[in-house]
Amino acid sequence: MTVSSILFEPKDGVARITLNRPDVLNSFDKAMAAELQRVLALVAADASLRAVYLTGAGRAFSAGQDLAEAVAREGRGVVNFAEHLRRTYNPIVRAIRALPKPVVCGVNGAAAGAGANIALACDLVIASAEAKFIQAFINIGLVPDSGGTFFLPRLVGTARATALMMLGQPLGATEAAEMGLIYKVVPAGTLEEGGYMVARQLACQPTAALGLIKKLLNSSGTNTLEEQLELEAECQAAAGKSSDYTEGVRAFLEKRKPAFVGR
Ligand code: T3D
Repeated sequence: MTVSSILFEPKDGVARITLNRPDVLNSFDKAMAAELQRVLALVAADASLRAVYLTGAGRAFSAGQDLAEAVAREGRGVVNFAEHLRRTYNPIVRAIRALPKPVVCGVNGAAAGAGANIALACDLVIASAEAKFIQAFINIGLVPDSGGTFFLPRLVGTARATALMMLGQPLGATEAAEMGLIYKVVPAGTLEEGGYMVARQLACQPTAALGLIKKLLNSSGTNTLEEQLELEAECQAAAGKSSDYTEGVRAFLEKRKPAFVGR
């Protein structure tokens, strides 16, 4: 029987994606990276899927690059790191950021290297209390990739980002939440209620507006105030044309719960 390294379970408007190589802490080999790219493309193309829940099987979220595969690559004389990143992690990070739907990351255990930074690329990061985040790259003589040098300073400031990247030490989930690296921590064993249920909730919200919020946030770190005000005007014009806006206002005036359809 072939067990896929990515489990893809669409249900109730949520695409549950599970990194599934638990024996090696869901570290990424080439096949798993390609499979994750494929399922993210499936989610993008399916309007019935209105939120993503990304998590890991077993006791870790992901230990980043599969180092055994990396060594095997070197053995074959294939050591083009740049090309490897361009083909594996970069398209994953781009797909998560460009997806016009919310991506909730349920960090169930260790998130190291590219695994940590793929988590940080998600919209809401919710971690189990036993999770830890490790910018492990420096421990093996590499630099952070998968968007880490972009997201980390924006999330926690340059001083803390520098320490995390240069020292390569594990950061516990509680401390990660306290410093604003992630959205929140939930008690060990409750990620299903605290993480997956947030994705369920988002799948019932106005999807077009959520996608536009994401577009605005993607630009806010680099735009000027003038550019951002103009982008807000454009995005509000688009949100105002959605049937979910019509429904939201009608439901408010009729004093009932809105039934958003995601358009
Ligand atoms: O092209 C390129 O190569 C560049 C791309 C770079 C992107 C990157 O992500 S670089 C960073 C790579 N990741 C790491 O350096 C992290 C390595 N792992 C760890 O530091 C630790 O495993 C953890 C801190 C994540 C967890 O520690 P612990 O003590 O809970 O577990 P463990 O005993 O170390 O690991 C359990 C098993 O998973 C073990 O296998 P075994 O002994 O049971 O057969 C271990 O070898 C395996 N494993 C863990 N991480 C990886 C891995 N196998 C392959 N690759 C891994 N990254």
